[in-house]
Amino acid sequence: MKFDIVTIFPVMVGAGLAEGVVGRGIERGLLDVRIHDLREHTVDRHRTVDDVPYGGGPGMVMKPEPLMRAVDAIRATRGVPDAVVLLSPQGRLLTQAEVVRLGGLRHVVLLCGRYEGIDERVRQLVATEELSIGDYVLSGGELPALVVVDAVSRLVPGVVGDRQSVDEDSFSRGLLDHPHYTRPAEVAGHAVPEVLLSGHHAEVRRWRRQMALRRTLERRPALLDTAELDDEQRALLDEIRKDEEREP
Ligand code: 4FV
Repeated sequence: MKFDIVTIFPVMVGAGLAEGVVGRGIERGLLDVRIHDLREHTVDRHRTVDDVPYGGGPGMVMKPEPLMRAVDAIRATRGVPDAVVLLSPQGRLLTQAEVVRLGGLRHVVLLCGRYEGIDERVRQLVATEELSIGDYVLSGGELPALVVVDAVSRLVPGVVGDRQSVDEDSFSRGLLDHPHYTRPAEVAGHAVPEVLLSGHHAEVRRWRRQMALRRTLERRPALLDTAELDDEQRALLDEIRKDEEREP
C-alpha cells in the first residue's frame, strides 16, 4: 500500500508514523509511505505556501500552485495515484466502510491543509475526493491524514500481527466492541465477569457478541440499522430488547 502525504510539517507527520503497527509495517516494507514538504514545491525565496483571502476576512489561505506542483511531482516520481484525498471538515465523513474502500486501492495521496483552508481550485483540479474525520475544526490536516493511514494500514495483510484482531475490530462488523479484561481478576472490588474465566469458549463468544450488541443498542443505536447481523446476533438482540422492555 502506497501513501504520499503533502504537508508543511513533515517532521510532525514522520513522528506520527514512526511507532506501533504502522511504524513496523513501514519498516517491514508492507507500507510504502513518502512524506512531501510542501515548501519544496514553492518557487519564491520565502518558500510561500499561503496568502491573504480574496474578498478579505481573517486568516490565510493555502496557495494552489505549490500543492498542484507537489501532486505533479508525485505523479512523475511515484506513479499516478488511485486517489488524491483532501482532508477537510467539508469532506465525506470517514467511516470503517470508507477505510475498507481506501484499503482496496494501491496508491493514495493525502493533502494536509493548514490556515483557514486550501484554495478551492485545488479541490476542483487536483483532489479526487474529500474526507473529514469528524465535525470539529482542527488546526491542520496532518492528524486526519495520520488517522487515514493508521486505519487503512490495519487492513494491509501482515501489518496487524493477528488478522483475527482486525476482523474483530470495532465497526469491522458495524458494531461497537465488547468489553475487554486482563489480569488481575479483581481490581478495587471489581471482578472480571465469571464467563471470561470459565474457559467455555462458546459461552465467551456468546457473551462478547451480546455485550457488543447491548453497547451498540445503548450508545449508538443507529449503527444497528446498517450492521450486518447473523441469525444468532439477531436472536441475541431480540432478547436484549425484550429484557429492556421488561426492565422497570
Ligand atoms: C479536518 C477535519 C479539519 C480545517 C482548517 C485544517 C482543518 C485547517 N480535516 N477532518 N475535521 N481541518 O478540521 O479533516 O486548515
